[in-house]
Amino acid sequence: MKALIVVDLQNDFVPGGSLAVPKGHEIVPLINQLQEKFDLVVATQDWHPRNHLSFASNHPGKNVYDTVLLGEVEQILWPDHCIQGETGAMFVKGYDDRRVEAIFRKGTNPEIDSYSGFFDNGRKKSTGLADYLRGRGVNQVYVCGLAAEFCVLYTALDAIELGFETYYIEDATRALSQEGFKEAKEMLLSRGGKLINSDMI
Ligand code: VGL
Ligand code: ZN
Repeated sequence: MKALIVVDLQNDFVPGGSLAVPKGHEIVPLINQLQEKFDLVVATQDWHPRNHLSFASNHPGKNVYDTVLLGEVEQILWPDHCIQGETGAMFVKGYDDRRVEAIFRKGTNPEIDSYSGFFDNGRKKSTGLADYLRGRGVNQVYVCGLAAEFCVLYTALDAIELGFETYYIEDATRALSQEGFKEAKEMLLSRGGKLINSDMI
């Protein structure tokens, strides 16, 4: 049983959004089509309160892309993005979400960020995604969406660690930086993930 996890296909992560991934919009038609090949489709949504500590705006004197420590976890400071209920947090225009059976929202705790769709970055709280997938009999997960070296990568790495056979669909994601994309793919492979193109599905 295989599931497609569509990660953070939200307005703020495509050109025009506040944390735009270059060419992020290009993957939308491909993901729409890919969904047909899966028994189950789920999505994640980055879903931050306005006072979220991953926002540079909540750290006076700091700039976007500076890093700070949140508890013991190093945090990159981002522009304000994906604020709960706002346009930036909605699925991108043109994304056909009719096949999405469940949406897992993350990044809701103002004190800690959550790149993975499974856990927060401190691995303290689960979103319930793993139990949901297991409850549906899923053993293979395929990840796609935005951004390649953050939320897509960390979702894939957690899926591997949780025992799912994990595929990272290289052409159904886009990265904030090409260097980051390269490192993400290396990390995925070194942890036992599988790198594929959508035409192999
Ligand atoms: C993401 C940075 C901050 C992502 C989310 O979806 O990759 N990146 N929040
Ligand atoms: Zn975020």
